Amino acid sequence: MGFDALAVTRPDAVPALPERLSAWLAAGHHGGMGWMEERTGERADPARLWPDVRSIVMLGVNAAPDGDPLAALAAPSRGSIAVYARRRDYHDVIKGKLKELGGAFAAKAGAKVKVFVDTAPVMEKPLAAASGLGWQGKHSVLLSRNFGNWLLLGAIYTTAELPVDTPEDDHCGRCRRCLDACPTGAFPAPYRLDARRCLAYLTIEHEGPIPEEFRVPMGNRVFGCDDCLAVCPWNKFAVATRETRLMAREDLAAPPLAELARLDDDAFRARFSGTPIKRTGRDRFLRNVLIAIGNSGEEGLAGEAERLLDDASPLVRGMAVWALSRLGRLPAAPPRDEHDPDVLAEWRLAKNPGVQRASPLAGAGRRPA
Ligand code: B12
Ligand code: SF4
Ligand code: SF4
Repeated sequence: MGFDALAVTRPDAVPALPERLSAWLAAGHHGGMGWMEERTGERADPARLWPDVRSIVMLGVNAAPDGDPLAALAAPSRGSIAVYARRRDYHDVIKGKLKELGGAFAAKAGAKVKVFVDTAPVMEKPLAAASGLGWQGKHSVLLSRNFGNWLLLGAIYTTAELPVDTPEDDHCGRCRRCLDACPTGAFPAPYRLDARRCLAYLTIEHEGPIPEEFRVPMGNRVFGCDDCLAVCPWNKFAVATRETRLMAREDLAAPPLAELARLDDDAFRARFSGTPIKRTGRDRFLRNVLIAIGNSGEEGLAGEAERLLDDASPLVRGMAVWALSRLGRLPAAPPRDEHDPDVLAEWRLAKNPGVQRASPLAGAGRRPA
C-alpha cells in the first residue's frame, strides 16, 4: 500500500509522556498553538483517548527530497518552501492509505481500529520511537537508519493484541549538527524545541506579525523550515520517495517571490489547494513573502512591496512597510488613510529602528484537533 516502514508498540510504552508534555506546555513552548493544551490527557496517554486500544501500529511514509532540500535558500529572489509542503498534502494521502490498511486489517483480524495522522491528540514521534521505527533526534523529529529525517508518520490504534517490536536506540551520540544549524536558536536544550522560536511555527502556525527578531533569520523561508532535518548525517541513507502521490511539484520547489507577491485570495487557493500551504491562507503567506522580499536585497522587488502598502489586510500592509524599509525604499510617511494601529506601529519602527516594539511571542494559532 506504499508504506515504507511499520512497527508495533503498546499504548503504555512511554510512561514519561504525560510529564514531558506537561513540562513543554508549562514552559510555554507551544506558543499560540492553544489546541496543544486541549485534550492533553488523551494526547499523552493512548488508553485515555480510546480505552479499548491494545496495540498501536506506527507507520512511516518516506517523503525524502530528490535533491538538496536547502538549495532554494541560496536564491534570495525566490521563496523556500519546506520539503513536506512542495507536494500534495500528506494528510490526505496518508489518511487514505491508513483507512485502506486499517479496514483490511480489521476485517481479517476481527478487531476494531482507529486511524490517525497528525491532527488527532496523539504523540506520534515518541510512539514511533517506542515501536522501533527510529529514534527522536536532538531536534525532536523521528529519524531512522533507513530513511533519515524524511518519514511522515501515521498511526493505527487497534483492539488486537499484536506482538510488539523493539524500540530503536538513540544514535545521535555526540553529534549536535541540528542544534547548531537552527537559524533562530529554537532549541533550549537537546531534544527540546521552543516552538515560539521555530520558523516552522512562525511561518505556518503563528497568526499575527512575525516578531521582529526572527524576520532577518527567516531569510527567504516562506513556508516551514528544514534546516535541522537537512543537516543530519543520517540522511545519507535516505532515498527519494517512491510514492507518486508525494512527488514534489516543480512549481513549488523555489517559486519567484515576485509571482507569489501577486497572489490574491482566488489565485492563492487555485495555486495551493490540495497542498499543506493552503493552511496559512493568503494573508499570512503574503506576510512571509514580504519578509523574504525585505531580506532579498533585490531593489527590483521593491515595486511588489510598494503595491502591497494598499492591501486590504493590515498584516500584509505592515510587512510591506518592513520590506520597503529593508530595501531602503520606504516612503516618507504613511498614507493618510492608514489608521490601523499595528501598521502604524510598523511605520514608527521603520522610521525609528532603535525603538523596540512589544511583540508577543505567543500569537493565536489553531490546528484542527
Ligand atoms: C505540534 C507540531 C509541530 C510544532 C511543534 C514541534 C515539536 N517539536 O513539538 C511545530 C509547528 C514547530 C512543528 C514543526 C515541524 N513539524 Co510538526 N508536528 C507537530 C505535531 C502536531 C505534535 C508534536 C508534539 O506532540 N509536540 C509536543 C512535544 C512535547 O512532543 P515531542 O516533540 O515529541 O517532545 C519530546 C521531547 O520534548 C522529549 N523530552 C522532553 N523533555 C525531555 C527530557 C529529556 C532528558 C529527553 C531525552 C527528552 C525530553 O520528550 C517529548 C515527548 O517525546 C506532530 C503530529 C503529532 N500528532 O504527533 C507533527 C510532526 C511532529 N511534525 C512533523 C514535521 C514534518 C514537522 C517539520 C519538519 C515541518 C517543516 N519542515 O517545517 C517541523 C520540524 C521542526 C522540529 N524540529 O520539530 C512530522 C514529523 C515526522 C517525523 N519524522 O518525526 C509530524 C510527526 C507530523 C507527521 N504526521 O508526520 N510541528
Ligand atoms: S525547523 Fe528550522 S527554525 Fe525550527 S527548529 Fe528546525 S532549524 Fe530551527
Ligand atoms: S543532526 Fe546529529 S544530533 Fe541532530 S538528529 Fe541528526 S544525528 Fe542527532
